[in-house]
Amino acid sequence: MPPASLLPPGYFTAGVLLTDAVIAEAIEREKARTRGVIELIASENIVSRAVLDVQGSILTNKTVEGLPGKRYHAGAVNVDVVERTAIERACQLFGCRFANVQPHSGSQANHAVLHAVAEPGETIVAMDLNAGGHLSHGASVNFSGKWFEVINYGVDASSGLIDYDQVIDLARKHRPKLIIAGGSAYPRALDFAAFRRAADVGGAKLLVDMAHFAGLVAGGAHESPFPHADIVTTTTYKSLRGPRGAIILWNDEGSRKRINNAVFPGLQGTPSLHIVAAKAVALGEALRPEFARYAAAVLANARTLAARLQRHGFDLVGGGTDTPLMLVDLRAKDLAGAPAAQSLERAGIVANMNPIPSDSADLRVMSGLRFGVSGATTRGLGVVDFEVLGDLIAEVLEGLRVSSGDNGAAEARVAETVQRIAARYPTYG
Ligand code: DSN
Repeated sequence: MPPASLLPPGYFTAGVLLTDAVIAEAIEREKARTRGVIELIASENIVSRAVLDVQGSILTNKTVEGLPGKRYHAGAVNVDVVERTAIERACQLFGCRFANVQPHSGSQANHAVLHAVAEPGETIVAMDLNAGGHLSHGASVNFSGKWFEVINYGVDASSGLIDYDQVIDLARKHRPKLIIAGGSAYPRALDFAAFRRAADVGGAKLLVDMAHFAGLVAGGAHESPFPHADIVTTTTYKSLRGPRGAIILWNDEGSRKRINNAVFPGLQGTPSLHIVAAKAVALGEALRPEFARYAAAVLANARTLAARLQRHGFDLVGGGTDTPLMLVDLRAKDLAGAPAAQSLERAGIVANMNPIPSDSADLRVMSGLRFGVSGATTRGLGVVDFEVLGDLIAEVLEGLRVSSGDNGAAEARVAETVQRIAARYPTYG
């Protein structure tokens, strides 16, 4: 008898459709789901076929540690080209001198910066999670909140805007090692110069986490955090329209070793080189002239949706948006985030519940809804579509308000219109 094969049939040749029915079916169902709905999750986008392909390339097989030209494993000649290209493109796109393209996620990029600039127990100043901050900016449940002394700034209760005098006062009083600007639900432009003043007053480094609006910065539709920031982090998969992962950007030669060493060996081992390659491809796309038009369209669509929701009487935290996202405070409509998001999903509009500043609602329910337009803009939806979407969101939420739970009729009506809109904007074919 021949020895049993070490590999399942088709190991080097067959795709998942032929080899794994459970996963293949989940992917096919996900394709079908996304075809028929409009995704307004602020942290999502739709990558190009090239970015998709590169993530499935043989680069996934390569293990290295260290930086291009200084690897601990042999055979790195080609992945060095890949990583150097990603670094060069990141620096060119954002107008800075140094980039580390290895972080597996935005949280790890932020953790690496903390590791590079502060010692455990030292003080950082960052936006409160409930005011729109991020878990990795010192939330009590996160490693960053457990290892560092975190002083939070929030937003003004009536305007929903950051109180920069408060940030400067906190910096003066607590003399933190790091001030973090940015978050995951703050919709307005940040005053980078004011953050710089706070950092200078407190003798701190300034980190800007531009994850949600990086694509607008890349496309010239939002001010750049440089030269005010010492260090900038961003995920690559939101408005920047690349793969899962993140990058760290900075200008100071003196920080180079500390930041690179904080990523590896400080926090991570081998980078995901197929993802680094996909970052390079996405950054290359963002350097093209089409991306500036995309960024302008994202901003126009976000402002259109925000204005339409306001016309329907919804309260927007911060009074509107300068970024791809907006945050709706549902309290005035006597609605809660979880049931609102569930009803919208049944109507084909996918968004997430979110805390609003000083939210007192249960964390499983929350009082807000966050919408983002980056993915739908990639799909091709324009301002007229977003006016209609604003009307449809209002129809679902109004239905939910008056029906006390059973909103089936409005959901079915809206789902039909959403499917018609979605059908006009196919993606991968
Ligand atoms: N930070 C999370 C969000 O904004 O949804 C994931 O990227």
